[in-house]
Amino acid sequence: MSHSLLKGKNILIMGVANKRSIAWSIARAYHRAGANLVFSYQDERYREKVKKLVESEIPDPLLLPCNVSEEKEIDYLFEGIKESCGVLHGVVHSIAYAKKEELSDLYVNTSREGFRLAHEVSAYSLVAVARWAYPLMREGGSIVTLTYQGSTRLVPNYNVMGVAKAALEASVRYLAGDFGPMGIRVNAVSAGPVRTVSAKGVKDFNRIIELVEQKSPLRRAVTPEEIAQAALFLSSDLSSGITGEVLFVDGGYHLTGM
Ligand code: IMJ
Repeated sequence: MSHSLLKGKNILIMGVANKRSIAWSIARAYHRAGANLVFSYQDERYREKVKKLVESEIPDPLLLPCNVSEEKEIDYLFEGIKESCGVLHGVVHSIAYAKKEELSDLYVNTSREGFRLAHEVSAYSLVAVARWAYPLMREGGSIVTLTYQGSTRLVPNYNVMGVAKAALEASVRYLAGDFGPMGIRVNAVSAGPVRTVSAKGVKDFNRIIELVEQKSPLRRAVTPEEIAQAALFLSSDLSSGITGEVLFVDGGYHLTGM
């Protein structure tokens, strides 16, 4: 399959850490669709690894550091994008973090600092990035973020991440309200469970995948490529009438009752 759905579009991909990252599957799909990609990575620890990975498939990529906890780093990132691309058409935000100790046992034991950190990195970062991105989206644009059903349902151990994803999804709607008049759309993909570093060490992850294989309408877990194709749709003009939406890519699992 070959197409040019993103031809002529400059798109920032945030959240590639390694070859399993959902952001990396999204980047590959967008590259095949003709997009011109810019990558941001968390910090120097990731620089060489991400550079090597990206260069293995994408010639001469623009890679810029951005720790989303620092407003200045977001500022520098978009300065770099402005310099090299001028206009921006899309952002993919695939970033989340909570302290490991907050992702087990009781939600009620979430610390003040753990709550703050999870919300800052996983939810506020979308708002901050959007604020720097929209002035560059002079030809209209599309912002896509990644979420999970733990935002509206009780998923064991997801805890403060579920509350942060609820804030992220609400931010998608409010940003869609802000930017709609400017021709900028904001949507989320709610992905079913996939084996990434973010899912590593999650207690009973095998059990969660098995549940999806037994109960979801499609009777299987989704692949990172399927998540990427949905993101591609939301970043392309095929979805020109869609904003403020949470699109489930979970084989229909979220529909199940008991
Ligand atoms: C994460 C925790 C608990 C249950 C979980 C997950 N399930 C799934 C995830 C069922 C699918 C993965 N997910 C959707 C996430 O959003 C993960 C976020 C995350 C993961 C880690 C692990 C390592 C760490 N901090 C983290 N912060 C956020 O130290």
